[in-house]
Order: sequence, then C-alpha cells, then structure tokens
Amino acid sequence: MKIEKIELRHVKLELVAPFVTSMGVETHEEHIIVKVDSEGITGWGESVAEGTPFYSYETVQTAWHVLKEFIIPEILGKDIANVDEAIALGARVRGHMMAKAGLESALWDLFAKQKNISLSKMLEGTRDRIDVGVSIGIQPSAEILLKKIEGYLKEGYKRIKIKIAPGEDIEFVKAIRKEFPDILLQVDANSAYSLDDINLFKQMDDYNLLLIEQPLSYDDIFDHSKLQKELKTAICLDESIHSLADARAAIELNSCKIINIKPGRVGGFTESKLIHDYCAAHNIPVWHGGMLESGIGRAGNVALASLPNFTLPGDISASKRYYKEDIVHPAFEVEPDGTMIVPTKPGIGVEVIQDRLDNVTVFKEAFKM
Ligand code: OSB
Ligand code: MG
Repeated sequence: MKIEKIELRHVKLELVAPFVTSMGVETHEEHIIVKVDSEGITGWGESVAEGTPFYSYETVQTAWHVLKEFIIPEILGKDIANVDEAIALGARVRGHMMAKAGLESALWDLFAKQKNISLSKMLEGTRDRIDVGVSIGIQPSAEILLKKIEGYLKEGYKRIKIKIAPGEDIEFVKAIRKEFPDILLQVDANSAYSLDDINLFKQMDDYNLLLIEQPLSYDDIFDHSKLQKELKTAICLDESIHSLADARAAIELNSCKIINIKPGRVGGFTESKLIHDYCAAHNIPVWHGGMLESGIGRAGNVALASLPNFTLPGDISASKRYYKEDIVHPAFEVEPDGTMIVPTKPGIGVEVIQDRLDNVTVFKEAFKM
C-alpha cells in the first residue's frame, strides 16, 4: 500500500481520578495518536510515550522527534506490502520503541482494514473475549483501597493489581488478604525497590500473590534473577523487557516466571507476537499490560490479548475507568463475567469520534508525500 499521508496528534486526556504510583501522580495522560492514509483507507495507532520520562525514557516530545525526523521520512510515499517492510525501513533507529509502536500499530490497522479482517484475526488471535483485570493506584488508606476493590470485583474484574511503593506495600497486601482471601491479586512496584528489600518480598511470599511486577530497577534483568531465586512468588517483568532478546535473557537467567507484554514498550504488535510465541514455547505465561490508553490503543491491546498464551487477565479495563468519554465508539466495557469482547469489525474494530479527538488534541502535524 502506498503511504500517502501520516498525521501525528499530541493528545492530552483527563483521567477520571489521579493515578498514583511509585513514579508519581498522573492527572492527565498524554500520548500520540497516529493516523495513516493509504488508498482510501485510514489506519489508527497510539504511541504510549507519556508527557514525562518517569516510566520510560521516551516522552511525547522524543517520540515526536524520532517519528518526524527519522521514521516518517523513511516510510512516507513508499509502497509497502506489509508491516514487516515498514519495520525494516525504520530499523536503523535504535530504541525508541514507543515511537516506533505508534506508527507500527497504525499500519497493522491499515493492513487489516485492507484485507477486511479484524486486527485480532490478522494477529492470529484465538479468543472472542479476553479476561480483564484492573490496576489500582496507591490509595490514601487501606479502607479506601478495600472499598475500591469491592467495587471493581462487583463490576466483574477477574484480577486486582495494586501499585506499591516503599512504606505503602505489605500493610495493604495484608489488609486485602484479610478481606478477600481468594481473589487473584498482584502487586506492581514500578522499580521502587532494590535487593536490600529482600525481606519485604519474602514476607509477601505468605500472601498468595499471583506475581510481583517489576520490583527492581527499570533496566535490570540480572538482579531480578537473584531475587527470583529467593522467592516462591513469581516475578513478572514489565519495564525491563523491550524486545524478544530481553525476554530471552530474562527467561534464560530465570529472572522472572511471567512476562507482561505492552506492545508500546516493545516496538509494536510484531515484536509482541515474537515475545508471546517465545514465552509460549518456554511455558512462560504472558498477560497484557496497559498504559492508560485511549480507545485507539485499547482496541489494539484487546486484539493482541486474544492470542492464546495471554492466559492471565490483562490491565485492560473499561474505557470509563480511565476517561469520562472515550475517543472511540463503542467505548470498551467489562462484561459481568469479567471479560471484554474482542471487536470483530475490520482493523481495530471501533470508530474514532472525530470531534472528541479534536477536543483532546494539543497539537497536530500532517506529513504528505
Ligand atoms: O506499570 O503497568 C504499569 C500505567 C502507566 C504506566 C505504567 C503502568 C501503568 C498501569 C496501568 O499499571 C495499566 C492500565 O492501563 O490499566
Ligand atoms: Mg507495570
């Protein structure tokens, strides 16, 4: 397909409630929406680079720079037969996986629409519904946290994840287990700890957690292998995994027993599938992480999570749990049984609501051949 036009939009969406993690407080989410036009078809993608470099070194500004100056010029005007060809054209750029994933995901949508099949089908997904969980930010007190959890469980969510930070960790876990002894429960540290905290994690071993997500440094694989050796509970890596090569290193070193896949973090759906397949072959379950995506990114996440080795519930929650109004129709909802329906229409399978997208757009720029 001849890539005739690529449009970038810096968007800023207001969250329904501030999201508190060990990395800080977020009240708004800033991302880049990518629109690709080719032969009368439009593909949509989302780059999950954020306004701040606190989760990843990438930001909206670095992703914009890399897309505008280095990746878009390689792809614009080219006649490409598939997504792999586009990836090869941008491969000289090292890193910047979130920038790459924004455009890559739009191309997957474009090619799926051209073939008139759903993105799930194009990715070789096998489920028509996915199991979903919810990621809860750090709350001011255990009482407030328990109330939130109760509400989410009533809505159907199959798994609860809480964010933790030093001093706001084991007491929350104990309080949850007292009230909800059997729920699927996991914690996410976002790299707030070091090997000196090993006793804290050994205590956590007594609370039947599904996993402990990214306890140590955001760029570490080796220290996690030392920690995993001392724990019964599975470590799951998020921040440390940017590629199949990282996943392979982590698995060969026994640094984790579970991997969180976020397409934005690994350069897109293509690399996500490679990691998914590699993990499947090595009996490593994967689950789909989230970056507070708008409906555009969320639609891609739901499609990817329909692949068979996504056996644990993902951080893919209802649109309304993040934003008052999503920018796509229909908004994503959680079914009473804790599942989300995988769209079956062509491509991402949801319509972008143009005036809502315009309302959240801070800046846009179009590149034409
Ligand atoms: O570490 O998984 C994370 C959100 C932003 C950045 C990092 C993370 C998260 C979440 C939210 O946990 C997941 C979601 O989108 O529901
Ligand atoms: Mg995480």
